[in-house]
Amino acid sequence: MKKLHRTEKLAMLTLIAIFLMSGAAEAAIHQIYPGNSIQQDGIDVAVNGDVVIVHPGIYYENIDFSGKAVVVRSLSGPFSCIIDAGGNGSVVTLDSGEGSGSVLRGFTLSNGSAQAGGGIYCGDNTSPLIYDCIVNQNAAVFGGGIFAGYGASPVIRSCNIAVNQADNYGGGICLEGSGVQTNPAGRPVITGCTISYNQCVNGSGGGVYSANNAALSIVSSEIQYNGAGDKAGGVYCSSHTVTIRTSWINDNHAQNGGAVYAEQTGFLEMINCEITDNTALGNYGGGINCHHADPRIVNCTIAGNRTQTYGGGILLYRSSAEVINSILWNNRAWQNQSEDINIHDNQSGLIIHYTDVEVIENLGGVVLNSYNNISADPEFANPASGDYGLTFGSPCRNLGTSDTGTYPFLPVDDIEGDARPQEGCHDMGADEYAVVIQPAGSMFSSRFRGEGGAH
Ligand SMILES: [Ca+2]
Ligand SMILES: [Ca+2]
Repeated sequence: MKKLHRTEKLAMLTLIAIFLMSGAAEAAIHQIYPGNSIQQDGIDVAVNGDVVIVHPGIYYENIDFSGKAVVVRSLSGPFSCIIDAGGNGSVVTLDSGEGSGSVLRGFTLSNGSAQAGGGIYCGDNTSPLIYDCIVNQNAAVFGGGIFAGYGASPVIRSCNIAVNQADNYGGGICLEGSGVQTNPAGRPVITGCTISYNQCVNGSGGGVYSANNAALSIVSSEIQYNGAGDKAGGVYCSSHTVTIRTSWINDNHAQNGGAVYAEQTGFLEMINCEITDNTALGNYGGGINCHHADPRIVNCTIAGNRTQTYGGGILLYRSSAEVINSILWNNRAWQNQSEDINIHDNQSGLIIHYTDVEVIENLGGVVLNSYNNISADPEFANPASGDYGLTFGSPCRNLGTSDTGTYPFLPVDDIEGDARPQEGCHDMGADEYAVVIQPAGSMFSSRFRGEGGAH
C-alpha cells in the first residue's frame, strides 16, 4: 500500500473529523429520566434530526413538538413509559406544520382533556408518525383520543386507542377536513391499530369520525366495542375518500349505523372486512347506513348486525352500493326479522354479484343488478364467539369470482393474510379458506387472525 504523504494524512484526518462532527450534530441523543421534563430537557433543547429517548417512568406534563423534526421515543415501550396530562390540555400537541420527521413512539398517553384531541392534537397541515402508542382515558369535545385538522395526514400505526371519550365527534379519533385539502395525495392512515371502548356521548363516530371532505385509509385494524349517541358506533364518514381494508368492525353500537354511517361520501371502499354483531339502537342500519353515499363492498362478511326498523346489514337511502364476493347473513331488522339489505327509496340501487345473501328488501330501488348469488347458510366456524371464518363445508368456498378483468379491485389476500385465491377461486366473504398440505399429508384450515386476535 502506498505510504501517504503528511498533507494527505492531514486531509484525510480532517475529513474524518468533519464526518464525525457532522454525524453527531445531525443525530444528538437526549436521554430523559424520571424527574426530568420531556419538554424542557428534551424537545426544547433538541434540533431537527435529534432523538429524545425517554426512560421508564410516569411523566406528568404536556409536550409540544414545536415544529421540530425530532423522534421522541420511550426506551422500552408504552407499558412502562406514561405521559399523564393531569386533566389539563392535550397530552401531545403537534401544531406547527410538523412533517413525517416528527415521530412519537412507544408511550402511553393518558388523562388529557381538551377542546380537540385529548390525547394527541395534530393541527392543520401536519403529518407526523404516531407509532406503538397506547392512547387511553382522554377526553375532548372533538376527538377524545386523537384530533387531526384541515389538510393533516398523520400516520397512526400499531396503536391502541381505547376508553377515550368525546362530547361531539370522534370518541377515539376525529378527522376534520384532513388529508386531500392541501395535498391531493394526502390522507390520514390508521394501520395495525385497535380502536375500542371509546364513546362519543352526544354526536357521531364512536371509534372514528371523518368529515368535511377528509380522506382516510384504515388498514389491518380492529374497531370494536365503541359507542355513539347519534351516528356510527365504529366509523362515521362524510368525506372525500375513505378506504377500509382487512379490518374488523364488530360489537359497536349507535342510534343509526351500528358499525358505519356514510353520508355524502365521495368514495367509500371496503375490502376484506368483517362487519359483525353491531347494533343500531335507533332505527336504521345495524351494520352500514348509507345516506347519499355509494359504497363498493368487496369480499366482506356482514353478519349478526341488528336494528329496530330498516336495514339490518346495510341500509341504502339515496345510495347505490356495489357488493361483490361478500356474505350477508343473519342480520336482523324490524321485529327481529331477517333483512340483510334494505333498498329504501327509488333513488337507490344495488349491484350484487357472487354474494351469499339471505334477504334483500327492495322498497323501490331503480337498479337491482343481481348475478351469480346464492342464499345458503355460510356455515361460519363459530359466530357465537365472534369467529366468522369459513369451515371446510361452507357453500361460500370457491363460489366467488376471481375475474380481475371485470373486477380489477379483487384482493390478493384475505382478512388473515392468506393468499387469494385458494383452490383456484376466490371465496365469498372476508375469510379465504386455506387448505395447507402438511408433510404428514393431513389437511387443516390455517385460520389465524392478524395481531392479538382469537381466530
Ligand atoms: Ca377459494
Ligand atoms: Ca383464511
